[in-house]
Amino acid sequence: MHKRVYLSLGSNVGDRAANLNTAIHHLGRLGQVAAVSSFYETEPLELTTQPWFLNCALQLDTEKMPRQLLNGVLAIEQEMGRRRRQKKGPRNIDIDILLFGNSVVEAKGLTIPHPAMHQRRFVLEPLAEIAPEARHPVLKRSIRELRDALPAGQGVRRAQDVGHQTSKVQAGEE
Ligand code: PH2
Ligand code: MG
Ligand code: MG
Repeated sequence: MHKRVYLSLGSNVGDRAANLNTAIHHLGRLGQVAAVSSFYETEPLELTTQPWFLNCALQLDTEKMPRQLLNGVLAIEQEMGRRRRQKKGPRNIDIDILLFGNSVVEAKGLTIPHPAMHQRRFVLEPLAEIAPEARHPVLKRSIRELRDALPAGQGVRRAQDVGHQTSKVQAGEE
């Protein structure tokens, strides 16, 4: 039985949209990419002295177990040339596991749900676009409820001129 998994993708170095699209393409190796949100221009959080990010959220239907999925995600980051120079610093690609079905995982290097997801507009705004009714299994709130409970601030706006190829095709722009 496959699991429904939600991922967050981010990039703030190089051709950010191309980086997201390359990662989305590679994620097809790990399961079926069932939905991709719009791309969003987002203000950097935590380490605020870095360029704005392009972020999106994605639904992956996968047969993998959480640890296998993490290894697959880290391999894609590595293949794309990611270097871990500075914690929370600039990166060409970051792929984070947000939700893994209703599972709760607390293991070395792997915490699901993602421990900061409910505080981050750059995660919840894209995720609410594709999965407003998905539930956080620990906080017992829907993604829409979590998004609506965020304090104001945290600049996040939908990018107009970039996006995943399939969403462009669906929008009739190709
Ligand atoms: N990722 C971080 C830290 N801060 N800010 C934005 N806007 N987008 C991110 O993806 C992001 C961040 C650590 O992974
Ligand atoms: Mg991250
Ligand atoms: Mg990460």
